[in-house]
Amino acid sequence: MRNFRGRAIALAAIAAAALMIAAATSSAAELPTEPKCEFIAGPGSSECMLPFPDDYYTKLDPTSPTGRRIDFRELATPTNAASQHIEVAPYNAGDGFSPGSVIALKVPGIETAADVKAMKAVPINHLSRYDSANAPVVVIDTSTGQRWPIWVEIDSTVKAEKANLEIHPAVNFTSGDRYIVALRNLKNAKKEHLQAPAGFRTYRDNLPSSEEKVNERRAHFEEIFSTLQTAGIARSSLYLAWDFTVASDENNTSRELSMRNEAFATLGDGNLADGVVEGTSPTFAVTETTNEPNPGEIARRVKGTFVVPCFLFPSCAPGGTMLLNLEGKPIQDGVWTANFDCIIPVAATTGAGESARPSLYGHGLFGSASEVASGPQRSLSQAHDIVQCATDEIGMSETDIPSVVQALQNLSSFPKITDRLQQGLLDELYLGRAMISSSGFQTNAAFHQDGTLATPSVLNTSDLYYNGNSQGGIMGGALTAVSPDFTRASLGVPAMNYSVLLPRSVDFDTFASILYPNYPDEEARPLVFDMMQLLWDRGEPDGYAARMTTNPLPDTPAHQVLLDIAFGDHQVTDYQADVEARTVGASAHRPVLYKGRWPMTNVLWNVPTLQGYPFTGSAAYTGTSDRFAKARPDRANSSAPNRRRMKTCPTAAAKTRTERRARLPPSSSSCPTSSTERSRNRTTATTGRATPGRSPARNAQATGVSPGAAQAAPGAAAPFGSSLGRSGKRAFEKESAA
Ligand SMILES: [Ca+2]
Repeated sequence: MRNFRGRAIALAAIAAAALMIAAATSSAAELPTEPKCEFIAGPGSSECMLPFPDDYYTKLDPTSPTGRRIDFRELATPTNAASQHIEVAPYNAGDGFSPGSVIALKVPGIETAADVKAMKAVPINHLSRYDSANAPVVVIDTSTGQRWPIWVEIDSTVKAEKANLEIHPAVNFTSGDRYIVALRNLKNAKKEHLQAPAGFRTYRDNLPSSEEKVNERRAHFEEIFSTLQTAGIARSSLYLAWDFTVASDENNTSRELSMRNEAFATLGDGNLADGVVEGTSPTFAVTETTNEPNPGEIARRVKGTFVVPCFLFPSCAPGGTMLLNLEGKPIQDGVWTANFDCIIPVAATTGAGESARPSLYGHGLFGSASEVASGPQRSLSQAHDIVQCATDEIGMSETDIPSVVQALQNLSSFPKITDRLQQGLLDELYLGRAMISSSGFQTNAAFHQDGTLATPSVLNTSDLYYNGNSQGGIMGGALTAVSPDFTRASLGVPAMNYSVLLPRSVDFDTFASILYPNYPDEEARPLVFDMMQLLWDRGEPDGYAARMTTNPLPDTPAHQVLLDIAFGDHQVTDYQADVEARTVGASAHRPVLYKGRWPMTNVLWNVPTLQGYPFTGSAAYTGTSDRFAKARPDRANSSAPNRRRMKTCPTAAAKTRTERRARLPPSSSSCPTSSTERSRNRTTATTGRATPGRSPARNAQATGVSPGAAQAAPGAAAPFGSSLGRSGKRAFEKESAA
């Protein structure tokens, strides 16, 4: 509670300003301008930092790649239940807003889905309408003058009077570009034409003001009106218009790249784009070897540790955060001992040596490395002779749960999550290097065919691969973008932009039960998520997506990803998988779905159709297309059960009837069980069921196996740890009770 007195005075000033606004004057003279409260949408919004994002919360900075610098004021940020604001220093290092920003604002009179429909704004299921001549909500990229693909919805997770209007990018905004948001000719479900807010009319209608801080923005708004005019948007039609600048790729990726480059230079590899493994392996130790844990499938499970340069203080244990040098790069703080857990399939221990393809495995939500030994991974490894190794995805592993609980109570702690996620990516890169280095795992007896050095190593070290599911499919996208050692990744149940995934996921209940009571202003919710995303972008794929595939980051090879999307997923929403597919430049297998499977929705809109097989670029694939089943005689009988598994969720009543009839205990399937949960997926177009698992065949595609060569895998449909596991839930309950 530093500087309490100053804060109290400033708060009183804001309150006084708010009161003057509430006095219903249309004069601009009394608009509150400090501490960087946006006033164009006032009165009518209780949150200081709405609309968001907005360049009003930035300042000029000729030294930054975008020419701007985030300039949040602590007193402007939302408060938690203990009236604590969010510390702004971590944000103010940024040079712009998230490429996945959800544009959020309060529009009095637009409060329900019916209002949004009456507006005729572009809906989530018909994205092509973003370009319609009379679109009431338009986002223009000022570098091209063109409209950006978006969809518009209402925040349906809160009371109507608190609901923000949300404008989502259908493909990530371009880094470094400036965008203008314009709302015009707004009409709600009551057929009321909405009047522009007083603050904005000051600029639109050139109303006089005696306030310097109001007047100094006039030239800026004139430029916005002029750009909009060129784009065919009349000034007089405007309800509101403003602009924001998207952060540079450097802003989001340079910390990770700096850590990576420094860490690999320590090993003796100074060129990470050349595909040549130089220098030595990370130091590692095998601590536990189990022979034949799954007879006939897994010959050996090998656990151990490896040493990674640490970039967190006071250590890389949970709760550590970065210290930056004058160039804004993380400073090394000794080393950290990370864990690994590997499975060696029987297939690798018979026949010729050095046959198994090494693949990193990325585990599910707040899980751990041990998920590598789950059923689906075992059958994948055995069917395709793949050695899979995982390390805890620290930052979002089981060990981070206490930090997460702390951050949900006070978001000033959020860097403990996002900084550690970046260390976690480095851990995974180092593990991958140990898997393929000539002085790495292949020198250890545990990775030889019979467990002694008398027999050959099982590892074919010519290539490394990545395979992850759910959180591992999400985080794997960021990892892929910075990976020097694998260039092909299978991302199972992928998507990006955690801040959008969270409120759409049935898994978020546990987290929301802490976050929401601690940040009780429902109007601030989209803002809180948007702010979190600014930090998250450095540790999850949203900040890396544009550089994940054919346009690689500096000193990094190009990559290919297979986005293996689970149709109708209530944990990882398909809509954000589609955003990722568009942003990384994937092509899609078509038809995307069985005919009639999801009417009235253009799934994977604007993703180019895959032209023939075999296809070697990046691809998106949704789990209910029957093309592969038809193309594969070996799976001719498997399409029927697959269809059954994918069928629409039963109603609650029907489910209870079925369960009673079959004398089953009440189910805990991934189908939504209440109207609340149903409403979470904000479209009415589907209540499709989460895919319980993926076939090894589909996972195998990114590791270079043609679908036809893959074996069907009966019984491989176990969950992939997509949801928060039982132990994770227990840990959360324990932490939040403490
Ligand atoms: Ca190299």
